[in-house]
Amino acid sequence: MTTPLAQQLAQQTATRPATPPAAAPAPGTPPVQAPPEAVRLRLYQMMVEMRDFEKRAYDLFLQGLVKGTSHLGLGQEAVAAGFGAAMHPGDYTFATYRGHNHTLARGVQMAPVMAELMGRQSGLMAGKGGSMHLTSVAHGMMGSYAIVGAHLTIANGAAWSSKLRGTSEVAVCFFGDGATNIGAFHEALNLAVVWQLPVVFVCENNRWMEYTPISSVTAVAHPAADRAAAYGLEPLLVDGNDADATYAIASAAIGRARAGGGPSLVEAETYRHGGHSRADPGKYRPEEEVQAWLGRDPIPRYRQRLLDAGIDEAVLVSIEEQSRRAVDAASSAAEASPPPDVSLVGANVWADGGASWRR
Ligand SMILES: Cc1ncc(C[n+]2csc(CCOP(=O)(O)OP(=O)(O)O)c2C)c(N)n1
Repeated sequence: MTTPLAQQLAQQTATRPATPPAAAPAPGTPPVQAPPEAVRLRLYQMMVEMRDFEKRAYDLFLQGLVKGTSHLGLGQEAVAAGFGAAMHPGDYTFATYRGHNHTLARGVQMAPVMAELMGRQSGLMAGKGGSMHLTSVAHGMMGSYAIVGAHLTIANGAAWSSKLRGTSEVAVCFFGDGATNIGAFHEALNLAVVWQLPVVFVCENNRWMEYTPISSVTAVAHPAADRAAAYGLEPLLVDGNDADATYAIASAAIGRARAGGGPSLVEAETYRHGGHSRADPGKYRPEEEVQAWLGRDPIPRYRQRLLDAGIDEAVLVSIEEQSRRAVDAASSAAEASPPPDVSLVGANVWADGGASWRR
């Protein structure tokens, strides 16, 4: 008797061996050179702040203070930090619902982001958007998108606008491995190459799309890098838990786009430490796989590298203390803010800030 497909997939998932953390650079991947010390300290600071911020967000959720759902990027900080540090102020970020780190990476302050998660009036979207809709056009944070794959085509639009205006902004679009099996991924890649758009597509391959391993539903081992050739692009595979490596590949790809060299597709191999969303304990993942990736946590790994490079530990401790203080201050400010006033219910529906219907 034929085993139903769903059952086969469930068996595959259950018996799936622990995937060893891999990230051998593919041909065409630039060699990693240590960035200047100031950049390295900035990368460390960004990652520590992201980690502290999201751990606090999770604590506040447990206390019932963070409303709605949220998706944490704990473990994936080196991708957001590496790309954020390589971007210029006018560049555009497009993120998914797992967008806290990418928002902070563009220089958005912690307090309005925390207040947004808590549904408070001082939040980034006046408390009306929540975790999944973080946006700050002033910072080039062009939105967090909940429809898997949809924002790749929107990132093309921003890049096209930059090209038409003859300006130098580059769009950087982050998405999960699951998006590579969505039609919009292929449509966006194709058009970006045809029109030679200044856009960098970054697949954060954390191996799981909700509760399904990407390997069980994908024809190739590297869901983004192995498909790059279909669009005439070189395969760019990077260790997404190594901030020096993500910074190097981000600088190369963004620099090329800015110089008129067209789009790139980067696959960053990484892992989310927790479940898909806040209420998911993530127990469907093989324990050995989780442990192997926890052993490659990007933050302690980078800390040790900085110490090995001769950076004084006191400098790192100071960064860590400042981060904890910043998170405390952001949480207190958010808790002190009221919920949005009812008068704001119709505000900012249209681009002019209004809400009245027009034909
Ligand atoms: C078009 C679409 N289909 C399904 C969903 C439901 N959904 C939300 S998140 C998710 C998993 C996506 O996984 P991945 O792209 O790997 O990103 P990750 O959550 O791992 O960051 C799914 C299927 C959705 N939001 N949009």
